[in-house]
Order: sequence, then structure tokens, then C-alpha cells
Amino acid sequence: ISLATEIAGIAFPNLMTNAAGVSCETTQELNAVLASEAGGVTTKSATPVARPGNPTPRQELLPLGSINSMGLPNRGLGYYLAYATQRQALAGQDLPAEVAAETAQHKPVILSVSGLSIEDNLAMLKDIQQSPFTGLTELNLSCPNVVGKAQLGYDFEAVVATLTEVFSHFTKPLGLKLPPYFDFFQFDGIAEAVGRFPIAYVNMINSIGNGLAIDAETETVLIKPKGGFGGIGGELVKPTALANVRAMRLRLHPDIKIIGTGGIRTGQDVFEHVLCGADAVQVGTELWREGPGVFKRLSEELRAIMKEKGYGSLDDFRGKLKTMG
Ligand code: RRO
Repeated sequence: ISLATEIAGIAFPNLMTNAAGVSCETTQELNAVLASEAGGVTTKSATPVARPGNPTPRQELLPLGSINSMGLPNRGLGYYLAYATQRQALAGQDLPAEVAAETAQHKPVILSVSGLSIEDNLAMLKDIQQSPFTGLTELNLSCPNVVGKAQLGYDFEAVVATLTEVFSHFTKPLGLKLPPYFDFFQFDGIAEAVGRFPIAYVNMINSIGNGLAIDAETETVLIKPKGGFGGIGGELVKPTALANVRAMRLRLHPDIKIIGTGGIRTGQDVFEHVLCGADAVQVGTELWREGPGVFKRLSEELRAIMKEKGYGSLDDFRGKLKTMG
């Protein structure tokens, strides 16, 4: 049973990768994802120069999910662009099968960027445009945790203005990491905005911004930045994630692919994302909880469901969710 997928002509041997932000800040963490059953790896959202991020503690697991206010800690675009370019060069080499397997030679890198301003985003995309990297670039329009910066994804006019500038020079495959939307006016608005541009894919959802998790015993918040407010991920957000994947699949042109992210803890969760229309899926909170071994477990669980249902590939059920008349 194949779990392979494809986005903008880039082949992923398995539809699952890490969600940006988890196990992806250093080359060691990135390589650990590639050494697992994951079909590729996403880099930590980059800014033009390295950032230490917010004060700690800044991330906690919750009984049904997670909260984080990392504040974009990352090594700077140059670090991740060099990694992605090196991986691409490796993929082009003629290697013995054993070495190919050991280096996960053909697993692609998704390069995530998240500038603190439109200017930063444009500058990074220019660097990527001028580099040899031809893989997927993911523009994060939905970081909820930088003090004083709104999530661009909630301002559709700003999204259109940004993408207009981006596509005046950027010709490589570009995806968008979007925040969760909660209203049909928002689903319609973002779909209309995205539909105006040659977007390769949308990835939804980022964490649900500015939740609050507290400890009743000590009567204290769980994380230090922003008075304890942070992005919520994991099981808690699955219905919102599925709604966003489904809502976009019903609205966007079929050529625009969808990466489903949010609340994947079991193979059945992956199955549900694909049923709602996801072409690939990403795992954040559960990868953090379990480590890269999660991808093998999820793959086995998904294959068991597919076998039971008689499905040989993801195409057999992708987007085929039924409604009640
Ligand atoms: O680094 C973060 O605080 C962060 C980012 Br950039 C994001 O896009 N989503 C998130 O939950 N945390």
C-alpha cells in the first residue's frame, strides 16, 4: 500500500512530514526526521537573521495538545537555505542503493520562511529565487507569537498586497502556511485571495493563536511569554484543522494542493485529513511528544485502515468525504 504523494511535481515517498516548528531548528533535528518514515522534512520558519526567540519556558505539552510561544527561534534563512540546497545536490547524485537509503536521498525539504515584516519576506524570497534551490518554499502567514505583530493571514487585503509583490519576482513553487479560520466569510475571503495567485499549496492550520493554559494548583500560567498566552496545537485543534482543509478543498482550484496539519495523533487522524482533501499531512504536537518514531506508527496505523477498507493508494479516498444530503 503506497503512502506516496506529490506537490507541485515534487515527490514525497510518504505523505507525512513534521510540521514547521517541531524537530527542525538544527540540521541534527532535520536529519532525525529524514531518517524516520517521514516522507520529507520542513525547516523551522526562518527570519533573515538568526533569532533566540522568546524567554523560556515557552512550550508545554497539555493533556490533549500543546501550547507554545516560541517567538520564532531560528538560525536564520542562510542556514536552512544551505541545508535545502545541499539536500537537493545530494538528490541529484548517482549513489549506491544502500547510501541512497541511508541518506534518505530523495526525501524533499520544505523551506519555511516567516519574516516579521513584508519587507523581510520579500527579501528572503528574493534570496531563495536567486539560489539554486528549486523545491517547495512555504511562506508562513500565521505566526501567532511575535509580540506586536498581527497574523497576516487574518488580513486578506494584506495577503493580496504581499502576494502581489511576491509574484512580481518569485517563480518557484510557493505554499502558504495559514492560520485557522472560523467563519464562512473567512473561508470565502482567503480562498478568493489565494485563488488570484499561482500558489502551489496551502498548509492549514497553524496553531490556534493565543490560547491560555493554566495550572490550578499553583494558580499560574504554563509559559512565560505574553502573560501565558500561546498557540494551541494537538488533539484539541483537530476539528478546526479538518474544517479548514475541507473548506479550502471545496473552494480552491483542484491544482492547488493542500497540506493538512492539526491534531494528528493516530493513523485514523491522517485518514480523516486525507478524506477532507489533504494531499499531504504534517505532525507537530505528537512528533514533539513521541519523537520521529511517530511516523512509523502512523504509517502502520494508516495502512491497516486502508487495507481494511480495500484502498491501495491515497487517491482512492482523498477528498471523498460524504455529507448528509
Ligand atoms: O515560533 C513560533 O512561536 C511559532 C510560529 Br513562527 C508559528 O508559525 N506557529 C507557532 O505555533 N509558533
